[in-house]
Parts: sequence; structure tokens; C-alpha cells
Amino acid sequence: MAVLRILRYPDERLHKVARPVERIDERIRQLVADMAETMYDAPGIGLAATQVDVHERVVVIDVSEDRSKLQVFINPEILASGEGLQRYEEGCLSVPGIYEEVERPDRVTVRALGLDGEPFTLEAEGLLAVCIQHEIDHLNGRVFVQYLSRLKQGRIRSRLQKQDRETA
Ligand code: QAP
Ligand code: CO
Repeated sequence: MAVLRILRYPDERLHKVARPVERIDERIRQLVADMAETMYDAPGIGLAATQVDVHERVVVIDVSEDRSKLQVFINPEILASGEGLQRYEEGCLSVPGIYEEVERPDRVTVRALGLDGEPFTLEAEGLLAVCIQHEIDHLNGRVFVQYLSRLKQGRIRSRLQKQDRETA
């Protein structure tokens, strides 16, 4: 197991579109284990492979209070979204220290493969629904700040670039 390095916005590799996993083999199992370790170490509630510069469709999430319920989504797809919207203050391990409200569908039905290769379907609402959509966005090369105004995106970009210079 290993804690992986997380790409930080604005890094153009965060905008690559991830390809589907073709075979769940030892390499993918290792990737999932390392992603989980990286997420728990941060600590965070969700991480997409894109964020650790692996451009394959793998997501790990744990929204449980005691950090004991790891959920693994391989090749996740949103089959349906709820009618309603919810606003949630989102953050991102790739955008450290920045939290902004984003509006998204309040429920999603997601289909994915588990680590065992078996497909499953899940209906999510609340925080889990937000998190699933946020992480699938990463696999499609989209970072949550892209939902904000151009002005805010510019400010976030400069703030993080300044931080990077200061910690270089
Ligand atoms: C995505 O985000 C998410 O800025 C997961 O300094 C966030 O785990 C989905 C984190 C909110 C739904 C709601 C962020 C840790 C973790 C930071 C995260 C930071 C340290 C973010
Ligand atoms: Co994120």
C-alpha cells in the first residue's frame, strides 16, 4: 500500500478523460488499495483515479462517520438523476482549502462494477449523491470549480498557484 501524490488544480492532467477498466486484475486491486489509503490519509471522503494521475475509471468513496465503509466504483455510470436539485458546499483534495457551493441533482442512480467484477446498482441521495457526481466528473476531466463563475475560477487558480510557489 502507498499514499499517492494528488494532482493539484490547475494541472491540465485533471482535465484528461479516463478510459474504462477492461479487466479487474492485480494492478487495479493495488490501485484501489492505494487510492483508499490516499483518501483516508488526506483525509477525504472521495477520490477519483484521475486525481492520482491514473486515467482509468476508478472511484473510491467513504462518507461514513467512522470511516469504515469503503465504496469502490469501477466504470461508474449515472443511469438516472432526480428531478430536484440540492446545493452543497463542496471541496476537493485537488483544490485544497477551497470550499464553494455547487448545485446538482439531489438523487442519482449509479451502476458500476465492484472490486469483484460484479455489476451493482445503487440509488444515492444527500452527501453520497453529491460525492458520486463529483467523482464521476473527475473521470470526465471536470473539476467542481468549473461550475463556478469565471471570476471565481480565476481567483482560485491564482490562490493555488501562489500557494504552490510558496511551498516549492
Ligand atoms: C468530494 O472531497 C466532495 O480542501 C470529496 O484542505 C466534497 O474529500 C463531495 C479535502 C464535498 C461532496 C462534498 C479538501 C481535504 C477533502 C480540502 C474531499 C482539504 C482537505 C475533500
Ligand atoms: Co474532487
